[in-house]
Amino acid sequence: MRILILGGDGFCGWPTSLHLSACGHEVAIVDNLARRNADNELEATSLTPIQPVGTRLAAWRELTGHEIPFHRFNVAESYQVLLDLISDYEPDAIVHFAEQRAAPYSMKSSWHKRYTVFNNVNATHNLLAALVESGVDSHVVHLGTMGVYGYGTAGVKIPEGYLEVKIDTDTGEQISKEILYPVNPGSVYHMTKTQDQLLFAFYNKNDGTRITDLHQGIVWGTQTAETRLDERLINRFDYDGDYGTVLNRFLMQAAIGYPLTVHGTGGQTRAFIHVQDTVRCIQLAIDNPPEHGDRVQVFNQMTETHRVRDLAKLVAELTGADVDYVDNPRKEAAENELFAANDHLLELGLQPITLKDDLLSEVTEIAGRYRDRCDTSKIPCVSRWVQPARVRQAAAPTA
Ligand code: NAD
Ligand code: USQ
Repeated sequence: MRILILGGDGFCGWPTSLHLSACGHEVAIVDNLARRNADNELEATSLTPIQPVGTRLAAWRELTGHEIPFHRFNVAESYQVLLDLISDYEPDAIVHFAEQRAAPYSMKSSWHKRYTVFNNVNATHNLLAALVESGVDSHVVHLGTMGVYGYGTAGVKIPEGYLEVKIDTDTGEQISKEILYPVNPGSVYHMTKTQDQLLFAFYNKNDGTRITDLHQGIVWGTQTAETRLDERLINRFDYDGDYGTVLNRFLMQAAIGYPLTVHGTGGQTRAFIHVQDTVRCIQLAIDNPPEHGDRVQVFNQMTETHRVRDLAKLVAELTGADVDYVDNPRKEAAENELFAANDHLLELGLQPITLKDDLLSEVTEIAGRYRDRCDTSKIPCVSRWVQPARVRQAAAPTA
């Protein structure tokens, strides 16, 4: 197959590009290096020494003989370039990772909120409009988030995308209908993913665009079979307060002897998946496209759920790290249960890597090995969901 990867220089996109190339697919990457530029802005770096794109691609060519063309442009802004590329390349599948993906970054300031909305919504819409204008019948595989559902279960197991509802009509009958599961985003970033869902539903209905939306949980781990082949191929590892996600942060904090930063009581339950499984799931999605005329296919791409304080306890037991309960900078439920279905990808053959399988090797092989590259001043989460002035204003009596 010919596969175009939008956002192929990122944490999930890079290992996916290599894996699909190793499987024998013809792969091309689009990326505007926005993620590397955000590192410059935040004065933070990946814990692992990621190489420039040119060095990465040259190493892959040298090791495997596979060529991966790289196109540097902004999918949210350069519509004509995207249209021309899709028209010329005629990909069978397009994997869409090209969005600003950090919730704390999206809440830093009004500039970051507006950037995240502009970037994410326009990137997705430009892709869909370009597919229709070009007439190319690619299968779009999009990386969405479990966060579109919110993290409460309202007494039911969260289904994969659609909820069956029963409605009483005016004539006293009861009808059944399947609707998109009601959205409940917890950050501006997560809100853009709920907007993506509407764009997909519309283009699927109006133009018959074939789409798989992968509602992914928090990705942990660093390396995959392909990125391990050579240090020049190493994947990025974010640990800073904006882009670092909770489990990888705890692993790095344990490796440098920094107390694990649990927000609030640590009662937040979230869904997780190892990056090697991310790559496998995307391959499974590409191999199993929806038929023409099918509605948007939604898979919950997660393999286990954990409470944050339990993760901290697990990492502390493995490593002897201390645990620090810090003020929560986010506006989120202090405690939640999370039950979600993930049957589709399991039925397609996913055999999950669990925390128990790989946690310790991740601590020693990555976090421990590169611990000297850590800048501890970048660890605290300084992005706040509610600005202090607004808290005072909201609490003030209205006369
Ligand atoms: P990332 O930031 O490492 O990668 C995204 C890549 O897209 C970056 O290389 C960035 O430069 C590029 N990009 C962003 N906007 C672009 C644009 N307008 N034009 C061209 N390139 C652009 O993020 P990631 O962790 O690899 O996440 C990839 C996708 O998976 C995101 O959409 C994210 O929402 C989703 N996701 C990630 C996680 C996670 O834990 N990392 C979990 C669930 C879902
Ligand atoms: N948390 C801590 N301590 C920390 C960092 C985070 O307790 O040091 C807590 C947060 O308060 C939150 C939970 O851990 O309750 C998860 O935070 P996170 O930063 O690991 O994950 P999140 O912001 O939800 O975002 C990540 C990815 C995003 C993806 C999402 C999947 O950055 O791209 O969409 O996970 S999900 O969480 O299922 O919505």
